[in-house]
Amino acid sequence: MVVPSPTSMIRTKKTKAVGIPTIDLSMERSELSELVVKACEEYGFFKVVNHGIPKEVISRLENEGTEFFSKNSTEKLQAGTSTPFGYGCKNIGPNGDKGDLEYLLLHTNPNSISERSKTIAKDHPIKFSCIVTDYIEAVKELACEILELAAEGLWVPDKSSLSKVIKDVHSDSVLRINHYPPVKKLSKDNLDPSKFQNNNNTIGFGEHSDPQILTILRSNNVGGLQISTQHGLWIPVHPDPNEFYVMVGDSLQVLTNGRFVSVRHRVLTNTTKPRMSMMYFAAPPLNWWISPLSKMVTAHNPSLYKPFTWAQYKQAAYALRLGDSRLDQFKLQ
Ligand code: GA4
Repeated sequence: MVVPSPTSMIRTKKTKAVGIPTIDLSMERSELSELVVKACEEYGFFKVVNHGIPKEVISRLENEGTEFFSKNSTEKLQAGTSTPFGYGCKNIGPNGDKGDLEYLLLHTNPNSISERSKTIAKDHPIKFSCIVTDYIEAVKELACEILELAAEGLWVPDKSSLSKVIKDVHSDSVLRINHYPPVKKLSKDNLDPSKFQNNNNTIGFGEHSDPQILTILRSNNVGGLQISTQHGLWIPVHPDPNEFYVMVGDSLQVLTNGRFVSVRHRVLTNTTKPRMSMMYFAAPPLNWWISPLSKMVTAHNPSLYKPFTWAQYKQAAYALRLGDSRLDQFKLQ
């Protein structure tokens, strides 16, 4: 059963209750796979509980994030700029997108992590790289489990068809830690009213969908994330530091021939408390072709997308603005 959590229940104008699905991974497998498919079709977004990831794996990475972001900006900039990996502040991507946040962007390749650790955590690089690696291993396993459940629920003959894409040693997956310092309501330093949404909050990270296959997100206890329904209604996501949220990315939308939807989401800043979130973006190797699984294509349901490699899709994503609908260029009809 998809259980809408009471805290995430909101009502639309027509007073229809909208709830973000919560999926309990300790449930029976056949039931679980149906729930995963339903949530990916309806929202492209759900919460997982009983995920089995030890609390310490999460808290150690959170502590490293807190320690890093509390440094002064000269020290943080020594981590290297975020083009493409390192520390970034306010700038998102190469085309002028801005947000009220700072972040660390890391490639999940072990060599890349150990190199970056030397500049991010100069006084304890080995400890930092072990903490990051443990977290990545844990969330990658969770992502694979969800992709296997999805494949089962879609009756794809090889249940590893989706998970093997991200398990490959050359996977181009990325880890991101975002830190959103609180932004006060209009003050003399913050005089631009156009920056504010809902009267109170500035945009921490603008509306977009993730280009990858699946995103596994965890945040501290501070809210701000909102997801858009397929009808364009924004739903606030209740923060839950002990659980994970799962997002369908554009590539999984293509692999399922549009049956799953990549979720558009954004983050608004808090006026008093800092938000910290960590996202694992599960991606294929650069040279992998992405096209609908054969099970998802029939005479009545022809392929909706031209095949493309992950490198081609990334290139398209980086050539556009954050909020652009980049899948449009690859649509067949
Ligand atoms: C969105 C998902 C990930 O955070 C990210 C982002 C990337 C970046 O911040 O460099 C992008 C954005 C994300 C999509 C479009 C392009 C690329 C910024 C941007 C304007 C790391 C990713 O892979 O795509």
